Amino acid sequence: MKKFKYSEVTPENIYKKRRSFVKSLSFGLGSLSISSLSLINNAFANTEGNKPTSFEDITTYNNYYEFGTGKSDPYLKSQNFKTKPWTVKIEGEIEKPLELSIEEILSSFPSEERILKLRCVEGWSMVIPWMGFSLSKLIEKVELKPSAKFVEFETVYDPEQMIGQRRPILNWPYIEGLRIDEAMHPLTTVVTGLYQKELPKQNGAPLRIFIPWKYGFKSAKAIVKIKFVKKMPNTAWMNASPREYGFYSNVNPNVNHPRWSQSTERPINGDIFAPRIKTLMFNGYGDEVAHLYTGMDLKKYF
Ligand SMILES: Nc1nc2c(c(=O)[nH]1)N[C@H]1C(S)=C(S)[C@@H](COP(=O)(O)O)O[C@H]1N2
Ligand SMILES: [Mo]
Repeated sequence: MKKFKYSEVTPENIYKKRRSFVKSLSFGLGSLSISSLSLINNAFANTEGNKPTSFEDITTYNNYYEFGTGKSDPYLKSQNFKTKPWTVKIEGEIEKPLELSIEEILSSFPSEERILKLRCVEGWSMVIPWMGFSLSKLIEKVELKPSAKFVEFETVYDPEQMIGQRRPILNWPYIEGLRIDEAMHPLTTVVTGLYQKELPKQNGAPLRIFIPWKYGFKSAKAIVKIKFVKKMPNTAWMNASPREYGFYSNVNPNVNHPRWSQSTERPINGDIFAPRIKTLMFNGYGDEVAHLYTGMDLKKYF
């Protein structure tokens, strides 16, 4: 098997040596508390293989149905998508409803590098050096009312620009959601970039959410609204097929998709002959997140 070298997977030799790579990681974590610092480091250690997927694979093999259902459609068809100006509405069960421009978000909440694994419900995975910050930082600013039990993320609706939205592939706009304690977990990341660059359009520019212990579809792209609500949101995928896609969608090798097994996954690493690896409970982040589900039957709440 081919030996991995950081210099091979980086677009511009950002990581010349593993040492400087590790340094930039700990530098990026400077704004976190001690407890969340060890949390992110543990999460990183848990990622199987923990080798970042190449910039090329991360940006050319995507799911983003607003631009088509093929894996290369997002890369091919999103390049003219306008991400400026961009505002995000934050509303619902909060004391301080807000509308923030992307510039205000970027300057108020410093991004740091977080190397986290994405496990798609279809059975492939990537390790992605995201740039971003904990959603909890933003939630602290808007002051939740006790009635806020869930949060809903809404992707922009713009069929002029998003050709996939001209057909009813999903019930547009794309909606996803989390329980409040999941949203407050420090691993729930507002993503602003990857590989220390601006977020590419195909990966959800200018802003997307990323929840590393859940199947990839929970991580909605191109978000224009974050709404705090009393009841569990009805998400785009639950609408499309409630039998196949539950609200929680925690990565779980013991609960199969009705049409295929979830026990293994194919790391996207440029080697089509690479063996599949075992899928880990909560995508390997169980130490950090299992407590959120104590006492819950995860077969029932899939
Ligand atoms: N708005 C929107 N967000 C989306 C999707 C989508 O189709 N539309 N696809 C999801 C799925 S299925 C996955 S696996 C991830 C893929 O993220 P990536 O392309 O950055 O790897 O985005 C998720 N977010
Ligand atoms: Mo996915």
